[in-house]
Amino acid sequence: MQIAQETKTAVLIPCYNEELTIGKVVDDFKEQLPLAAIYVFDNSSTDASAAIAARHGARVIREPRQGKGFVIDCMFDTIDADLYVMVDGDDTYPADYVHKLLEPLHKGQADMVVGARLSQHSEKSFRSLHVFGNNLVRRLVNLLCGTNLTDIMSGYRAFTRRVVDRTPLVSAGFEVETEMTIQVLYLQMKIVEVNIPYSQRPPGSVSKLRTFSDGFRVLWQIFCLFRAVKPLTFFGGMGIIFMILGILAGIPPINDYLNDPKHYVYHVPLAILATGLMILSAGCFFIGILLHALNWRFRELNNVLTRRSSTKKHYHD
Ligand SMILES: Nc1nc2c(ncn2[C@@H]2O[C@H](COP(=O)(O)OP(=O)(O)OP(=O)(O)O)[C@@H](O)[C@H]2O)c(=O)[nH]1
Ligand SMILES: [Mg+2]
Repeated sequence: MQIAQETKTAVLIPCYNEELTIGKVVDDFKEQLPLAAIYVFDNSSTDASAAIAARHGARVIREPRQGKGFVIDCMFDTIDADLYVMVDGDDTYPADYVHKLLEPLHKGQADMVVGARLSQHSEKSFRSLHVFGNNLVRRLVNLLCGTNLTDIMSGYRAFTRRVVDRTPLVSAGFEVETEMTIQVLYLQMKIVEVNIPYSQRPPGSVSKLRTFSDGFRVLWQIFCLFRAVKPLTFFGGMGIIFMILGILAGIPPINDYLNDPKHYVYHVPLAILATGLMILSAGCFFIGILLHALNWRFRELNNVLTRRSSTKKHYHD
């Protein structure tokens, strides 16, 4: 399937105190995509970001809930287009690569194209802990989703209306990119990566990312999504751990039973512990199977409910 040529493209820019760069980002994308509508989503910036963005021709939308996740939720709720480009307002992503990002969407080869940074970034662009965090998140998501993606948290993406229509997002902050990636993969939509160079913020421009608290929120998000999208693996894994502990705790009492002529069990506390652990293990398996069945049913419902969504009429065979 290919997307029709007369597509409506929207450029979405989350922005919080980016007065040094927002004007240039708007100009660059206007130059690359003259027909696209450019929206800057401002979150009560205390500097002149909103005024500068408006002066450069962007439509400024204000979101009172503070956080990049809320802003993206607001974008998905309010902007109607066929193709969406999302890019940070800090001028770290190259606007001229936008065509490379849109190409797989135009050709119908992907639902989401991610500008993957890690292969070409300049040394100063990342603090070393961020590299560690990015690698950890990448490994976890690839393990969880069976993919081989290289950049999960890139702020430069292009995607179709289908992604906007179908992807639920509940993150408040920077964990939203991870959530978006996992949800898109869970809904069996296709992600393609395009390598992009990544530059550093200009002097005086301040990152909004807090290494530890935001890093923790991303990991927590992965944990919650793992539990939600792979309940059988999650609870089954816990069940296996409890079962192994139960068997280990049960060995001395069983030994007592087998070796004592009167079959007397001397390790009574261990016998009770082993029983408890085995019941716990069975409970975990039961919860896993139940949630897996529920997930399956929700997926079927989701599929049917979105079948006649607005998405379809924007494609032709
Ligand atoms: N509207 C809005 N935008 C935000 C908020 N927090 C961050 N942003 C924007 O989201 C984009 C990414 O934020 P950055 O601070 O650059 O985070 P990052 O790119 O992960 O981190 P760096 O690598 O340090 O740049 C920027 O355009 C910010 O202005 C927020 O609370 N509200
Ligand atoms: Mg940035």
